[in-house]
Amino acid sequence: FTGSLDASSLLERIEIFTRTAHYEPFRVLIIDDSRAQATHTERVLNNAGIITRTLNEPIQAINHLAEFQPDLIILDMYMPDCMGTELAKVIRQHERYVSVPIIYLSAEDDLDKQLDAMNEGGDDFLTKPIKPSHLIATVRTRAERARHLKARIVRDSLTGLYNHTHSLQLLEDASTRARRDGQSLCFAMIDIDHFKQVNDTYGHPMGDRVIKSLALFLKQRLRKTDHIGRYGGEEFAVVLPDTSAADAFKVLDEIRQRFAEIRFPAQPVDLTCTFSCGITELSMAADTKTLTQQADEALYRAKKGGRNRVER
Ligand code: GH3
Ligand code: MG
Ligand code: MG
Ligand code: MG
Repeated sequence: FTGSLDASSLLERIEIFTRTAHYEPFRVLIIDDSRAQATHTERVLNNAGIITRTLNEPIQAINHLAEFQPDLIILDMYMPDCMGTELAKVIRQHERYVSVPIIYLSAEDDLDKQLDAMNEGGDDFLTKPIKPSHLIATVRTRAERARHLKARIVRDSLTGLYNHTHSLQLLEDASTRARRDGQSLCFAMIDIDHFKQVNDTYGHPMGDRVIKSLALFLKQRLRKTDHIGRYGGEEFAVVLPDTSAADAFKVLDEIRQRFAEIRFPAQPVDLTCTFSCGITELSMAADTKTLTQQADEALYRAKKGGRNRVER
């Protein structure tokens, strides 16, 4: 974007983004002690455009779940180290993986054993050998539904951004990773200036348009690896992994300037809005609570300092 902007073209793009968000390829974690079987399953799914990762040792599963973020798990029943059903139980004990579909894929054809397995946290049971088209259809429909459900749990319905709870979860995950890898990370809090006046003067629907526009603006301008959340009503939270405070300041200050140029068509005069932003950087000791407090303090300084500014 250059120069001043019309908000309606932005809103059009929100719709496109929301529609295309579903076209991210599905991700399937395959856990099977047999390399031959796993390779076959992988090939079938990959040919259908589905991304896979295979584990031959069930013991690694929890680490890979956190990192790979699968839409669905395909689980073997019989493995030397642990039964598939035991692993399913362990996975289900983690709050975050309660709703990830688990599909057993096994040569076991005893119905009672299959039903027992389903009772242990499985969602479906496919018997080997299975037709590729059957496997693909099962994976696609299950993964699709799981994605819709997950989106409802972690996303804010007005903007499609992550909600408050999930934003904090992502901050926690990202800072754990950054600390482990010795990388930098920044956390930013954004709050629209004098937003009450926007609602009072132009009405609540206009307020909503401003919130949606800023959400899309952040999505377009930040990196794909950054996490953007709606922290509260007109407040946003951004996690910027692998970013120094100087770089975070640069990108957010640029966004601040550009956002202030957007004209929202209105009578008698078009509306323009600004926001204030507070940034904090991960230090070795900082936990999530300290990070949010520090960002909040920086935001407060930005407001006190006259608004429409970024502080760190
Ligand atoms: P400041 O510059 O100090 O941030 O002033 P402000 O008016 O933005 O501050 P305050 O936090 O007091 O007001 C936020 C307002 O945002 C109050 C609330 O009515 C409005 N708001 C919160 N959520 C929504 C929403 O989803 N839609 C709309 N239209 N307004 C909202
Ligand atoms: Mg096996
Ligand atoms: Mg506020
Ligand atoms: Mg405000």
